[in-house]
Amino acid sequence: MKVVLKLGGSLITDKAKAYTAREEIIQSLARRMKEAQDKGALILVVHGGGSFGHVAAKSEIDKHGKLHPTSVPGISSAMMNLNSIVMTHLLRAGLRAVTYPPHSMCLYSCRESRFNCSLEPLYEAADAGLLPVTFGDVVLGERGCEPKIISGDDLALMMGSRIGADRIIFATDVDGVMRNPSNPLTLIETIRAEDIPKIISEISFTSNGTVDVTSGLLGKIMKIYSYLSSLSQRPEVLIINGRIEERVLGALLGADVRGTRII
Ligand code: IP8
Repeated sequence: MKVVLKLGGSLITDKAKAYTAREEIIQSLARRMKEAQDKGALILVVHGGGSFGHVAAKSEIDKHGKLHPTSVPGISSAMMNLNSIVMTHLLRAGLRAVTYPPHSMCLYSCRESRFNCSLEPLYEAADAGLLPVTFGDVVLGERGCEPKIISGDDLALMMGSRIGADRIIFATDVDGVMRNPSNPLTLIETIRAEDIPKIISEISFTSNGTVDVTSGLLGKIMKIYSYLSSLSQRPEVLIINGRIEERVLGALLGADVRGTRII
């Protein structure tokens, strides 16, 4: 089973408290990843920015009205700090994790409206039995373009389609996409990618007042839609609750777990 696992920033950090990681959650996720890897799963990991990257990016945008090349050091170092906490727990769990910061592998092209990333080292690392890790980050623009935030979701989708992943798993702090976000009984278990625009128009996505410069669950679903619609061979996308360890383990091993499946 080949999987890309995106650990959402709202899962691994406390979005209500700037620069605060949820280390006990990261630790339990790391143990489950190790268990899944021992059972044969090939995993590539991406994590989000949570109260590290999003807070740092918002403060830059508030200061300059937009991202400026001088914004890159502060935002990227906030992300490196979170990444270093994640890496510590992955390594402690016995995973052979190796990290690849996007600000050193990607540039944003404003002419093509796309990120150009050299992700080959991650794929080689996965083939070599290592656990490649990357994360949402800020990247410079190429040839005079402004810097841009690359979401971990972008990277997870990019990597998942490139390696022909069986699954791209988004581990979040909710059970999946719900028609009424405060009622778990309204979980939508399966969504066909073609139906995403219709579903988005029917759902009231609530913002809980926390900072998210890449627009949370709504942004995630829109991104999944535009990405999957451009592919002929689509990996299955799963949005699950990463606080429930058995679901994470099951999802990594290909089991059917509670969550939203996008096909
Ligand atoms: O949380 C955003 O990544 P995401 C990264 O995956 C930054 O959207 C730097 C805000």
